[in-house]
Amino acid sequence: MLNEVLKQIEQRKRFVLTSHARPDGDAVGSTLACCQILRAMGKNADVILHDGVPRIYQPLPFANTVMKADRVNGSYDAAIILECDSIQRTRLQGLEQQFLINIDHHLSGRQFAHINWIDPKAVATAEMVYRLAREAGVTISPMIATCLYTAVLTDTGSFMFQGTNEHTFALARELVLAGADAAHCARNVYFGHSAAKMRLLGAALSNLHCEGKLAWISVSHEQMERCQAKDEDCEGLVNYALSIQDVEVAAFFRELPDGRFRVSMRSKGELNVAAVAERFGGGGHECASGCSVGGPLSDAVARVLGQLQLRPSAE
Ligand SMILES: [Mn+2]
Repeated sequence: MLNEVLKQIEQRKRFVLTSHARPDGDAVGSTLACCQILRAMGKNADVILHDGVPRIYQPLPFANTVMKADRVNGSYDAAIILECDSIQRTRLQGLEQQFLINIDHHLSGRQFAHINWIDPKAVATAEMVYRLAREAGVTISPMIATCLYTAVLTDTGSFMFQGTNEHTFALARELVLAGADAAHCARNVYFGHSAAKMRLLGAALSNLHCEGKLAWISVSHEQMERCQAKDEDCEGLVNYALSIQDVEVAAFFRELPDGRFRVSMRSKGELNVAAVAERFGGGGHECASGCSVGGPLSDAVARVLGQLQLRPSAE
């Protein structure tokens, strides 16, 4: 499939690249790296992300060239959608009429494009982009390596998640040899948060509830405003609840301006939280999923925890 992707790229000139809305490190890093690789191949390439680049990824090379938009304007010969299982999840209009190339590493990856290269064995979409560059004979510059390394770093949970193996470290080694500065990449990701996010974390942890293998935290819309927090500041807060010993499943409830709740769920592996999210019209992966449910908080907690087959303590 890699050869087919390369063949289709070689036949075309102008590309638009994108990934899923609310992009993570793999989405941003893979897209930015792929854009640079295409340019090294003599192609024209633009990156459009519905939500732009989150704060902690803004130091990545060429992050400042990413266009934040709701639709694809301009004429392109193909759209490359990375780390994303559908056109809908990009939240971009105007992709339907494009020639679509899908590059994804998720087990749940779907064949929605004209060309679909899905490899669940890859630890990150960035690994596939690296292979694409190698196959195309493109030299991995320090800037490309920085984008790819950051994607691998974040998608493996700093080389801690299931699936991290000798190949992951071999890839990381290649990227460091190509010029990625591991400490610098880590510093941007893990020491690049806003003060607002830390205040929001404090608010969320002040609402920590633990019951057996389940932990959950929440923030109200009022707390969001008081901390002057943005949507992206909620990213990853659920992991603090999951980090507790003996907790198997964690949930984060965030009140939206309309009174509904955005729920993020994380599992250490015992319970499939994607299945729970799907019951509320959401989705995700077995260990990381999200959905929204109606308020007030006590109802939202009771409904979600009921599906997690664990009862809430008295609210
Ligand atoms: Mn990924």
